[in-house]
Amino acid sequence: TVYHLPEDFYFGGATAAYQVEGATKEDGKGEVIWDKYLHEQGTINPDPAADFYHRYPTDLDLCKKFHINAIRVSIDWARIFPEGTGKLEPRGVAYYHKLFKKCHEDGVEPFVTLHHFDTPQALQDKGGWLSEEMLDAFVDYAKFCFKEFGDEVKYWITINEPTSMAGQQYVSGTFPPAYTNEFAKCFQAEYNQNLVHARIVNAFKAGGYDGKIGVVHALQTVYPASPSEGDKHAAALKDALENRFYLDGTLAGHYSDETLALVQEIIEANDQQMIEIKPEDEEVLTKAAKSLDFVGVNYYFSKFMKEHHGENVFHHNGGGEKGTDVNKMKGVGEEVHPTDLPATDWDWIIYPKGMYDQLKRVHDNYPDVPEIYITENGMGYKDKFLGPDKAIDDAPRIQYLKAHILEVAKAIQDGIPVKGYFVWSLQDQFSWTNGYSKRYGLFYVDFETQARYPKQSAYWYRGLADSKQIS
Ligand code: BGP
Repeated sequence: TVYHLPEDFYFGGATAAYQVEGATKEDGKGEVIWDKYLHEQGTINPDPAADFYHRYPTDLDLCKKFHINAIRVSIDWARIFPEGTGKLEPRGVAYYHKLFKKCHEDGVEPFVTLHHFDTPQALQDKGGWLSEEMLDAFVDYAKFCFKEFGDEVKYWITINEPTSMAGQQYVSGTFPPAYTNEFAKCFQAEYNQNLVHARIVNAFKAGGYDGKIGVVHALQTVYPASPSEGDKHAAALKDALENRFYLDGTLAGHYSDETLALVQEIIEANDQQMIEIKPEDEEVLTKAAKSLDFVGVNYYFSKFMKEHHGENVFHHNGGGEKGTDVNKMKGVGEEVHPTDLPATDWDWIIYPKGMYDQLKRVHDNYPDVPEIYITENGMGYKDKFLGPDKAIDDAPRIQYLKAHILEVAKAIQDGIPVKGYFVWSLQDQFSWTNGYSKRYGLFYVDFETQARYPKQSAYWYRGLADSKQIS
């Protein structure tokens, strides 16, 4: 069967400020949580990343040449307010004006995220997502951006993947400030993120801006590893932790009793105290959910859960040593790898059907959300440079993208309102916990010279954008 993607579909490429810009100390930019953390670890340097701060015109020209008509970028909060709040840095503001101008000159629609993992250090010092000061400052910064860039930006995203952030900051410890097994704090951070997202959506709507606003969630589709009751329950717990708490908070504006019971079970199994759900907060959530314009779905892999009654055991496969990833979560379950499913070198299980199932679930359970975008999907791969005149052969990536976009096309045919798709990533970039060897780009970046080379996948993607047909 040949599936058709809509005429007005966005074929995008995704980036995030800290992963591409480099220039972490330039033009008055303030410190973000990654600067100190990475410096102390001493293994990966976020500078110059893909040097997007200086080379954005090159990358946008590539978008144009390859018929990529949308780009996800994020604003680095600390470029604008180096301390998170207070003093404004005009050079940072000027940079984003230049960037958006170039996007429009090239016919590339910018989808702009306000927070993509890069909390200003000054606000982390005050408690990060757990502090009222940070939440208030985030609302102020968002309002500033709407006012300042409102004529140039039509698609706003409040927060990128709150779930990965809270989980990695408080449970697995793979994101700064790297706490482990703090489940109650993790859910408190998630609760606060949902709430501040809603406050920002409400402020945007009250401001009467011309444009759309949404949130981006990392949605791993979770399945039980076997039909046993224990495994099914482990899958429900994992889904509550990684997906449902956020979906309820941002898309329904109300936490269902079932979701809260699962959350409470996880927190109490870890001998911690359940968080407080305040009725007055739910009013704010509901108002925002009702006027939300879209949800962004980042889908990379699915998870298969087995019941687990022991302690927490984590091993993060950040180096691409296949088969080394371990994730056994106390009070939740164990992630297992079904032997018949392929995985990337970083142990991310490749399961395209999970894309369809997740889209269907979002649409069925939260039917009021008017639009869905796939804001990230892609494959980490150890691409090999073949010389300046040869397109890099990334056949496995093409296969991955094709299989996933096919599921998106099926979803659209079934009436699910997916309006665009963004490949993670546009060009090779800095990966938070994996450095530079985990490449995702349509364009290969030689990090020594910063030269760009199109991969085979870039040509394939251009063909798809032109034909809008997939089979
Ligand atoms: C998402 C993030 C991106 C990006 C991507 C790939 O979670 O929004 O910023 O990094 O995943 O992840 P990784 O770099 O860990 O492979």
